Amino acid sequence: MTTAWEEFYAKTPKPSNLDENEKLLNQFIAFHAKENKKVVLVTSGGTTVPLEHNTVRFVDNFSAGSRGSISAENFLQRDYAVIFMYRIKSLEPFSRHFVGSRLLDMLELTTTNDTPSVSVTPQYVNKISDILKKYKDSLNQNMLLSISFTTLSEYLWLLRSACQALTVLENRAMLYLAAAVSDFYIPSNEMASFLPLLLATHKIPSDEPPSVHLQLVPKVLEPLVKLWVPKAFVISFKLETDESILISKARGALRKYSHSLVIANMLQNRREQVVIVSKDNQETLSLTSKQLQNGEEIEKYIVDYVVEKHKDWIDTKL
Ligand code: PAZ
Repeated sequence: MTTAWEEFYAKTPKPSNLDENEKLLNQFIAFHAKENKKVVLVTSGGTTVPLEHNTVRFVDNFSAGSRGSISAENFLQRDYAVIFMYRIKSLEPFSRHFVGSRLLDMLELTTTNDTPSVSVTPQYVNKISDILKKYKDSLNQNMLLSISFTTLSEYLWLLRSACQALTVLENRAMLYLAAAVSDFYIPSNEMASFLPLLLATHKIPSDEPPSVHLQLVPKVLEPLVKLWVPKAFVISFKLETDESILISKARGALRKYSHSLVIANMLQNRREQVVIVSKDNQETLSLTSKQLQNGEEIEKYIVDYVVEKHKDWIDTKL
């Protein structure tokens, strides 16, 4: 019997840029395999679910990409090579520091003999040079590969390819699955080419809404852990709005998929508190209001924690 995830991949066309991304992934991973480096795949941002092939309308999943982009910077700091798999237009490592800033206000224009030149306004020089150096170092040392998705199906295809490429690293690979992935979708073969066209074809009066039939997205954590990267250290995230079910849901996921850790967070206070749940332990990490005021980010503590756990786990495999 074919499983739901096998059916998904059988019926959903692969993205046109998948081969190109696979090439980038394989090159990046081969480079770090030679160097004996640890590599983390960070997924970040939400997925969209198109309602029609010629997509004008879609259902989106909330996520700014803060968790993923901040964590990616911290993994680089801990000497992990990072594959940053992110939703287009969500936050990215390094450039995130300037989102909401007025780029043009940070620059000055001078013209000498009709030749324009652009420089950074003095008050921004320290901030920009500090971040720019880290960004350039990560690229020059080939420590950061960014690959992007928008739709749920692009995400699922890319995730599988990234996992398959990571298998060569065995337990030096870590997966940090922070993206907010849609629970429902419309299978490609059931999607209208364009909703107004569907109304017209079925002679539905234009003042009547079309009905849309959503299906459950297959849970790919199961094949991911069992088949795609069976030797990797896998961390999933669990987001809830009801605190009374948060830990039981996280434990349920661990029991079902047998992966390494679940990071449980509440929508309301996810910037200041998470609970890291393992098979026989749970640890709450939180920031005080003073730490928050000082601009500290909880991701530093999450990454420090999971890096240590990954190290201990590799040691148990020796
Ligand atoms: O991207 P962001 O910082 O706004 O939010 C992060 C998050 C809440 C999406 C992430 O921490 C998370 O819980 N991801 C998994 C969501 C889920 O349960 O599918």
